Amino acid sequence: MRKSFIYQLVMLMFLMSFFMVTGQESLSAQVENLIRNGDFEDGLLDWELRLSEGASAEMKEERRDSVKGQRCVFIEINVVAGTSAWHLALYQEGHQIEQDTTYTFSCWAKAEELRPASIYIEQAADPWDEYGRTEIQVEEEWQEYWTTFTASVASPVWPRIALGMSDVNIWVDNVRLYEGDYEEEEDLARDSAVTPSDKLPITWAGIKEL
Ligand SMILES: [Ca+2]
Repeated sequence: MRKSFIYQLVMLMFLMSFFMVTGQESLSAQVENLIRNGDFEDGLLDWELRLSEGASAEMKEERRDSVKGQRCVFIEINVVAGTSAWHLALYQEGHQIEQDTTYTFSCWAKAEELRPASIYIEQAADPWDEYGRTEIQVEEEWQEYWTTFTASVASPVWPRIALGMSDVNIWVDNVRLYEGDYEEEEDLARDSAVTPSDKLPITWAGIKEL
């Protein structure tokens, strides 16, 4: 009985240290995301929706679906009256790019049906140049889209996901802007399926059956 308890205790300590080590490894592999609230876990905080030329749409916090964490943004589009993709765009203020620096801008998205969108970084000052503009086709299942570019000037910028030209509703999650080439975020599926606080009780229950 006592021997069995000690065995269980050693196994528990081993498994706890295993999860601590793997957790640290996945953290150190993460890039520094310059986007604030990129995973929408703080709801709509820091996000803006540009509506021009009569476009009408609404950002809504979606609590039942997410790529990372528990929440994402749902953009319900009522009217697309503009003639350019940027007439309706999800974007964020307060960003800066540095000259001769390579950046990657990425997001996860899915739509009610296949629809076009554009992802890019726009200078928030004259001459309003765009960086890394990429036309994407957003599919019905969550998928990551990204663009990599090297900035030719230092400038304030708006990271943009342009949604004009189509009234198909869309979900967006885990938006990232970081220095360097594209880096896959390897533990996303694990994060969305099992939260860290779920692991220990499951592990303990498994040990108790030994
Ligand atoms: Ca999220």
